[in-house]
Amino acid sequence: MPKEQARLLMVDSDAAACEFVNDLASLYNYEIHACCQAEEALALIEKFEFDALLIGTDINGGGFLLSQSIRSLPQYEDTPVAFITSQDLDPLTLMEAQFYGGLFLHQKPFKEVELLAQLSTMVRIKFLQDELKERMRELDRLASTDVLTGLYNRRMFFIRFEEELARARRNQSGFCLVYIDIDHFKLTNDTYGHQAGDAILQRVSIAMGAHLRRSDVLGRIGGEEFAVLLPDTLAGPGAMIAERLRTDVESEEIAYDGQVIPTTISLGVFSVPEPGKLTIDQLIRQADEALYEAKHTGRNKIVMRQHSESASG
Ligand code: GH3
Ligand code: MG
Ligand code: MG
Repeated sequence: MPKEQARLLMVDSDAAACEFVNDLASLYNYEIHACCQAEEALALIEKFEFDALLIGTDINGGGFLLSQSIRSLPQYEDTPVAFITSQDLDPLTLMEAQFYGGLFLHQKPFKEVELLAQLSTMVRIKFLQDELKERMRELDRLASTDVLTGLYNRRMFFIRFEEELARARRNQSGFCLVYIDIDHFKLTNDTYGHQAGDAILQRVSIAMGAHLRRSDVLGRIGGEEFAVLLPDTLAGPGAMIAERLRTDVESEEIAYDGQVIPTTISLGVFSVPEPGKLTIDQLIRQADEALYEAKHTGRNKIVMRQHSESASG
């Protein structure tokens, strides 16, 4: 969403220069904060989010270094900077200004029109950058989310899984991988229609997500197949959580078009006390085999498997 008013920071040891820029910028509807010292500037940076910076090269401690330290903060790494100098412009200073992130080097005495053009260019660049970042975030979200359920999609689930596996290896911690599949879902679709099936997928996702922790990773990895990674969770708690997912779904009264549609899930849980050298493929195979067993020994149940170092893959 475009911002209405740009916020500028002016730092210059010359109070009269600060006042001049302050008056000019305010006249042109910028919100401007001016100060004379690097320390004050850093305090303001903490308090506000600025869209562009105007920094005097001769402030205490040096304007270039102040720019460098501000731009080392993640939220300021792309913020446009204009340096203000009272010295003669020479190629070396110009290069130095560019090296320290300066888009412009403005020589005093101020030239109003030039300064205004520079301010407007910096703000335009900043706003375009913000918009681009926002779109990138949205694209990221779309690329990682399942449209129907809002859960992580298959791609993102496995990205997160790899991250968690690496973390578990580093910390030598245990986790559980749970594979979940809705029972007789083809029959449900055939009986109540595909839209009813979609509504069930949504409700089952909400029911399962409701009681998981923020650190748990839940994704829709296939048509009516889900997976949950429970970090820092051993077999006992893992079985309890899986059992609760099963009962939560079973007891959820899912109605579509006035009809209650009984829905259950089967779950295969693979508990890993310590990942060691286990690969993702081996982990998936174990969880999948446990789920297969749950399917073939009655459905609407959980089957546990536990990794032991002596067991192969
Ligand atoms: P089981 O208990 O053995 O898992 O049986 P099942 O019928 O659930 O398994 P099967 O693999 O035979 O059928 C899965 C069904 O899931 C078939 C497919 O049409 C349905 N399905 C997959 N994705 C979607 C979806 O996005 N929406 C709807 N409505 N149905 C879907
Ligand atoms: Mg299936
Ligand atoms: Mg199924």
